Amino acid sequence: MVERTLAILKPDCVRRNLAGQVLARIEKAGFRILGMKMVKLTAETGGGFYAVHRGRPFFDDLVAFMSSGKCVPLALEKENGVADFRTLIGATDPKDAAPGTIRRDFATSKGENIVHGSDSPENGKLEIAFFFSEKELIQNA
Ligand code: IDP
Ligand code: MG
Repeated sequence: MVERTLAILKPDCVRRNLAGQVLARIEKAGFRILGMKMVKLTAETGGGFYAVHRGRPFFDDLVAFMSSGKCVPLALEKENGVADFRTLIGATDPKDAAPGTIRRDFATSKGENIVHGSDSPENGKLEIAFFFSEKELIQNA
């Protein structure tokens, strides 16, 4: 099934000038980019996006990191897109991520791990709607 998934190039990715390299891997893997923008999250918006993790020991650090610099949210679409994107990025902790994955190749820690990817088609839709209005998603170009 064709699925939509939200990616975010996290502040470490943008700050380290890796956005182009990571985007190239995403394009090469066959994802269509329906939407792309640059945003600076705040404690409020970053905490809202990761609300499911509120109360976890890493939550405050995660929100501080995600609001520490510019992010690039991407609305992506592909056959089997959610699982394929998770495969492309690798496990949360780069030490556990498979060779050749984005996190294994670029991430420095479990917290600063370069890129976000939705974990289900339902969350893909919800997370895309967090950053993009329907008219910002461009199908045919
Ligand atoms: P995911 O991004 O691979 O889906 P989640 O468990 O949903 O991983 O966690 C969201 C984000 O929170 C991670 O990408 C990472 O930035 C951060 N995070 C998760 N677990 C830890 C941890 O144990 N220590 C530090 N940061 C963590
Ligand atoms: Mg997750």
